[in-house]
Order: sequence, then structure tokens, then C-alpha cells
Amino acid sequence: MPDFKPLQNELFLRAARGEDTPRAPVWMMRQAGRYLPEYRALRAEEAFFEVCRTPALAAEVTLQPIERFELDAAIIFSDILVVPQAMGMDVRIVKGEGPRFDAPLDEPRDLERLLTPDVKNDLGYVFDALTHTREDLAGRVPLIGFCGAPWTLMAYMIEGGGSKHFVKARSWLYRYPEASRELLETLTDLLIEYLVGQVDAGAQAVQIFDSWAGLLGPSEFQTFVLPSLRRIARSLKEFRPEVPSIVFARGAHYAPAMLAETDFDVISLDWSMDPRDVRPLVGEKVLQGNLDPAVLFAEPEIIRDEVRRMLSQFGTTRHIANLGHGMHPDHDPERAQVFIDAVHEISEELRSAQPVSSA
Ligand code: 1CP
Repeated sequence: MPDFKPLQNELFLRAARGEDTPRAPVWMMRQAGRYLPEYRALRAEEAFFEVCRTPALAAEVTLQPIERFELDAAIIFSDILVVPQAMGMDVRIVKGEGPRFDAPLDEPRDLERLLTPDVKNDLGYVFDALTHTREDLAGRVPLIGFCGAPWTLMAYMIEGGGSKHFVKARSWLYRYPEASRELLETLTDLLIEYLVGQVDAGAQAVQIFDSWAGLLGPSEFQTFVLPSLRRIARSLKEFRPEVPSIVFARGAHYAPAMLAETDFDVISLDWSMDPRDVRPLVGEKVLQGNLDPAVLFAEPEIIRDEVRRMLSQFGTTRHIANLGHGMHPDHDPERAQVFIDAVHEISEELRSAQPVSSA
């Protein structure tokens, strides 16, 4: 493990461990990206996956929002689709459209096309990017690593790109349950090794993005998705117990109670869920979220009102403030500033009004 500078801002890691903090830590999903002019300038010169593959560039983009805003965590600039790429699937980012796979999986025998990556070699550039970024951060804030959850990766690998309903991917679960399970298991093994590698390279927390969990009903979630999530969380606790893990099962309203039974430390909520309903279902778990990113298109006073409402609903402990999904390319960075400042001020105000908990 490289020798890194001591961490100066522990708010995020303390909150992720369930400790009381003077205010809620705050970061934003997709905080490094297209809404920042400095990101667009860099992307005008370099292809997306080239940025991911070049540690100095990935570090630069990861730090862009940290230089601008008072965020409490950085998230490594990469993409969930680097894993299918390492399995031999060609993925390109098509301007205005998003990711496109040249040859998606059509039927079970296509699984034979998939390579078994040598994680250290084939994804070593992500580890190098983490180490480089951690050095550049110099302890300012902790660095979050991430991956896509097995089901979300499977959905892209079958569908071949973004899709509204992912019907082709969902139909695999019913047409080819055995092959689906096999693919999910293969991805799970790979992701465990990948996440442990990220931690060893410098990630101080990890988030698992199950962005398409909400496309499934509760019984498919329980049958296909939950076992792989559970195994990822358990393995992380076993192999790297000091590193908090976050799960984001977007749109899966039925999921929090099930996720509370796993070893994830933090459950991230999208904006469609009311934290007051979720809190009693998840015991001691920390919650993250969940301002509707659309709020950031509103006037500053509306943003502040909505932040106050959100913070009051989550309560004054066990909360990491975030959006309910990622920053949008059309967002104005100044409104992100308003969101971050509002969390700082209002959270501190609410928490100082609260008697100190005796626990
Ligand atoms: O043109 C460009 O510059 C590419 C846009 C872009 C960016 C900025 C893509 C393509 N990926 C990323 C970065 C990225 N992707 C990060 C960076 C770290 C951060 O600041 O948060 C992260 C965490 C991701 C993860 C990711 N990629 C997810 C999970 C989170 C989510 O939004 O639900 C998903 C679903 C993807 C797939 C993907 N990659 C890129 C796009 C445009 C998409 C979404 C496509 C779709 O609509 O299905």
C-alpha cells in the first residue's frame, strides 16, 4: 500500500461508520463531469475512455469538483462499463447518446465470448488512477472507488447501451434463468476482486451502483440481484473490514429492508423515497441521498428550502447528504455551489440545535 498523506477531513468516513458528526458530509454523484466547463474543455481533446485510462487525466478530472467546491469526498473518475470492456466487450461513448456496445449478448452461448480478465493487468489502469488521485488529493478529502452492480452491468451487456425499460435484459431472467445466474455470479466474483484492488490502490470507501435495480420487481430482485449484492458486501467486510461500502439500488422501493440485512454500511436513496419511511426499516444503517437533481435547476431559495426539507427528513445522525441521482450535463455549477453551501449551513444549524446524543 503506498504511503499517503493523513486525511484532513474525516466527516464522510465518520458518518459512513455511523458516528455523529457536527454536520452531514456532502458529495454529489457524477460530481466530475459534463456540467463543469473545465471537464468539457478536457473532453474536447480526449476521448472518454482515454481519460479513464490515463491516471494523470483521471486524477485531474476527479479533482475538478474538489478544487471548486467544499465537498467532503472525491469519487474516482471512471465508468461502470470498464468491467464489461475488460471482459472483451467493445464499448464506445457516442456523443449525445451515451455508451454503445458493438456486440451485445443475445443468447446464452454468447457468454462463451466473454474473457476472464486478469484484474490487476486489465483494470490496473483504474488502480493506478486511484493511487495517482489519492496522491494529488494529499489528504484533503477521502477518495471513493466504485463499480456497477452485477445486474446493472448485465443489463448493459445484453441491451447494448442505455435503454428506457431494458426489456431484452429483463427477459433474459425469465428465458434464461440459469445463464443469467451464471453471468451474475461471474460478475460478482470479478467485482469483489476489482473492489478489493481499488481499496489496495487507495480507495477509502466504495459505492456499488445498481442503477437499474428499480426495473425489477421485488421477487426478481430477491432471486437474482440480492444474492450477488449480499456476497459483494460480505466479501468486502471479510477482506477489507475498515472500508465502508455504499449500495445504491436506484428505484428499488422495496429494497431498503432487504439491503438492511446485508453487510453494506450505507444505503443510498433516490429522491422518490421518503427517508422517514425508510429509517425504521434499516436499523443502524447510514442513509445517503436524496435531493432530486432537478431541484438544482431552481432558484437558490428553492434549493435551500428543499435542502432544509431533505435534511429534516433524514434527521441529524447517520446521514450523508447527496443527490438522489447524478449531476445532469445541463446543471449550472453555481447551483451545485448553492446546494453544497446549503447543506453546510442548514445541517450545522439543525445539529447544533439538537442536544448531543449520549450514545
Ligand atoms: O461524454 C462524456 O464525457 C461521457 C459522460 C460520462 C461520464 C462523465 C459517462 C458515460 N460516464 C461518466 C463518468 C461516470 N460514470 C462516473 C464518474 C464519477 C462521478 O463524478 O460520479 C460514475 C460514478 C459513473 C457511473 C455510471 N456510468 C453509472 C452509474 C451511475 C448512474 O448514473 O446511474 C452508469 C449507469 C453509467 C453508464 C454510463 N456511462 C456514461 C453514460 C452517459 C452512462 C449512462 C447511460 C445510460 O443512460 O444508460
